[in-house]
Amino acid sequence: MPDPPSPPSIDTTPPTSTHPAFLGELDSVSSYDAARAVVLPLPFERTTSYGKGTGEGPAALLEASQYVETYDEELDAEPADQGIYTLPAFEPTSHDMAAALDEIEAQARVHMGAGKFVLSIGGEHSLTAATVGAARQCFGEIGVLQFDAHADLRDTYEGTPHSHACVMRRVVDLGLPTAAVGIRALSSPEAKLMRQSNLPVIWGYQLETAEDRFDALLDALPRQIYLTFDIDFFDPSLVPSTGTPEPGGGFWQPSLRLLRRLFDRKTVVAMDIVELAPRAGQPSSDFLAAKLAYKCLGYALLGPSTADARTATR
Ligand SMILES: [Mn+2]
Repeated sequence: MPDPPSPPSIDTTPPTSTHPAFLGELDSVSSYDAARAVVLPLPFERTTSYGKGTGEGPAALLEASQYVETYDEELDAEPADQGIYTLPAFEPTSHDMAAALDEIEAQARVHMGAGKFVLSIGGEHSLTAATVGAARQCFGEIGVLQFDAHADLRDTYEGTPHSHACVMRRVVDLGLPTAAVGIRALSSPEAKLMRQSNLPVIWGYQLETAEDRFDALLDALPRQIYLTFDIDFFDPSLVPSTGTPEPGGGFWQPSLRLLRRLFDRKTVVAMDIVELAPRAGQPSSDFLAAKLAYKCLGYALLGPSTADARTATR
């Protein structure tokens, strides 16, 4: 592995004009040092192909999060009390795509290295190559679990290997084990690669039986997981606000059951939620993304096993 570039200084100045803090200004999120988790807004949009606007995703998610209840009835807890700190939005200065991804990687590595659970919010899916790279350097052996409508396994797309449509190929190139849930749009070469490499997958057409298939999928991955969640995994009837809304996607409660199972069985070291492209007058996608972020933070910080134990003693 090459020597990592020296990390940038930690910019923990409170977010001001660009976006509100995740869940609003809570006492428990006021201190970087005390927070167990950080939300890293990455309004990164360079290679989107169909619907544009994913650069506005982080601000829309954060705005919607102002209206998310901090009490989680499933966990019977206030996950926000664990400390969730919202970082300023980070935008790389490099025009060169590879250099820009290096900047994002260095930024994510600072916070992972500081022991935080880093939830990156995008932004286009290409940024995951950077945050996965950071997680690999900080945590060693990891697998990558992808919730997505698209395989994102193209070698190049529209002339660049750094496109959102290539991001999982770049992860596979890193030699990391991967698995995917919800895939329902891909090219013949991508399908061939998945077959030849035996990449574990629950296809979109198998989502109705995903809970029966999910354990076997997880068994194929190491203990430590980076979770990348492309919001277009969901059915467009739930989440129309994304660049390429593919029919036949996941629904809310069944998807949460999979996520809960994931956090119960594996150690999720970091995650992202990407490809929210907000549309005026359609706040439900933004709200779903915000709620998804908070559910995952709750699972990560409190653990579903904790909730089961609580439920059992109630
Ligand atoms: Mn994707």
